[in-house]
Amino acid sequence: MTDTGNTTKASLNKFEKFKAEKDGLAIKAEIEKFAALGWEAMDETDRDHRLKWVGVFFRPVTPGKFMMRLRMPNGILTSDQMRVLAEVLQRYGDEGSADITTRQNIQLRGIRIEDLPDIFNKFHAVGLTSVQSGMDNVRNITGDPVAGLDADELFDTRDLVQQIQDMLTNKGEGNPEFSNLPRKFNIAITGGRDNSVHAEINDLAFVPAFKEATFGFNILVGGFFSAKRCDAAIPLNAWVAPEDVVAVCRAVLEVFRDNGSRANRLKSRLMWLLDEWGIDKFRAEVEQRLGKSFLPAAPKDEIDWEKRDHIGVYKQKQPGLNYVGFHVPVGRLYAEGMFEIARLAEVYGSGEIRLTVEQNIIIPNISDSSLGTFLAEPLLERFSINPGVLERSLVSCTGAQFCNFALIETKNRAIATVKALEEDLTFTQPVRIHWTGCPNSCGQPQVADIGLMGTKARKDGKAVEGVDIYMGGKVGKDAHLGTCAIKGIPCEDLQPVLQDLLIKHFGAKLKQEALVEV
Ligand code: SRM
Ligand code: SF4
Repeated sequence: MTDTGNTTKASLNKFEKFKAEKDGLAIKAEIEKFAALGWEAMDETDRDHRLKWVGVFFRPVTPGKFMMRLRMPNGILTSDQMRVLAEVLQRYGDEGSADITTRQNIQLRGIRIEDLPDIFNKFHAVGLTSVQSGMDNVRNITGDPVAGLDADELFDTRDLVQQIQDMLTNKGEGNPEFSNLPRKFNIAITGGRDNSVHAEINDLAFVPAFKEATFGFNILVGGFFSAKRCDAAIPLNAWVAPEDVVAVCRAVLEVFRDNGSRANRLKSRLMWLLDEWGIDKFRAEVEQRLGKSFLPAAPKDEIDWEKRDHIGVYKQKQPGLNYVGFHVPVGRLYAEGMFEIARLAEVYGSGEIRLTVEQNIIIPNISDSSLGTFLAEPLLERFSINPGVLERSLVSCTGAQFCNFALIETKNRAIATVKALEEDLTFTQPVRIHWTGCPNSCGQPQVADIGLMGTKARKDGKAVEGVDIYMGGKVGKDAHLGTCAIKGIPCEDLQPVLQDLLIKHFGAKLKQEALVEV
């Protein structure tokens, strides 16, 4: 591997310089030392940047209380793993919380550096890893949340996602081959018909497609969001059989690692390399690493359904079993709720718990006979299987409570806004609202019917918290990105603007009017 890709040493950005001095993974061996030193005495580059290679994020908003980002391949965890995460949080009392992320993953908050050795031991004992989950690494790999349960699926993505993660992370121990990419990298695989993973917004995505009668995947590349630019993934014009997917991931990452720009960090994602080379040269380079040529893409893929949200009760392909999806408002969890989720998964299911990119939870393998008792559990009053129309598909990034990039508070505001809208309106169709605190777009406003992106707005001559409004995002079949439709609405004036949009574009009605019509 060349350590600088196509960039000269002199033009390396500051992140490349500190990575060249010491690889992020090197800090794995220093965790005990950091724990003894305490966060205030640590080297700042280790604390603020390199710790992210083991999934530990310094939070300038809550100094001394770190965030930990796990890896949850295909969004699946066991009740034992959930219980360990809850135990970690429990020691922090009110200061500990967790979030289900927009990549089917979990982040913990409130973590103290002195507890890290113990936390890593606990993770190890139950097969959890947080390695390479931040900075210039491959993020959590997403797959169908109902893989292996859905009678209509074309391919069960679970094993492939796990194999890719094992390859990238050396089975969770850390893999220096892929710990120094030019920038972050997202991978998604879908084997269902509804594009449950937002394939189009990943740097590398595999979507189901038959070549003659043989099952495989068409490959998409270069999808990404950033503050500077957002693009949907484009076809690589390549088809791959399932058994070659891991090798293709490796080959694509090697090409990106060795050739992606390491000069301007704002232009380092894969799409910029595709721009520079063109898709044909990129494909040829990947083929060379792979040691064979791709077959051209199948003429059509099998994504022909609208996207499902999996909230509610659904029959599994296994006779007599059901999966139940419940809504976790903006993905926020606390220790006590997590213990309860683990208990329910064990008592009523097989101990398995699944996460969705909409920040919700699915418990599978609940028998027909125990379904009634399960649905009467008090937790389902808080995490509903039948939430309000807007609440149901509400997604929000972290926002100002914990993220120092945020221009606005998001999660609490998101909940309060939909509550007020649901009080005033009746709905005839679902409307997906996504909040994101800044242009980095972690809350994916471009995939929403209505996306709200934090910005600074002006009101009465003063700078106030505001949003730019995105419209037109389409998910599932024929997915495409929404674009900015209205700029700079002060958050305090947002309610009537949203009400208006819901009435004009999504068939909502004021409750008063609906009453008159009846
Ligand atoms: Fe993100 C940086 C949170 C999904 C694009 N993202 C961050 C940081 C790490 C910034 C920071 O250090 O504070 C945020 C941590 C805040 C915190 O304390 O939680 C953060 N991103 C998140 C999460 C937690 C949002 C959520 O509430 O769900 C998601 C974690 C996913 C995971 O499990 O790994 C998350 N981030 C995304 C997505 C959505 C996706 O992957 O589908 C995107 C857009 C897609 C993409 O990356 O192409 C996204 N995050 C970014 C970017 C812009 C990347 C770029 O190329 O410029 C940044 C900034 C950066 O990397 O420099 C960023
Ligand atoms: Fe933080 Fe911005 Fe990402 Fe929200 S979108 S989590 S505010 S970086």
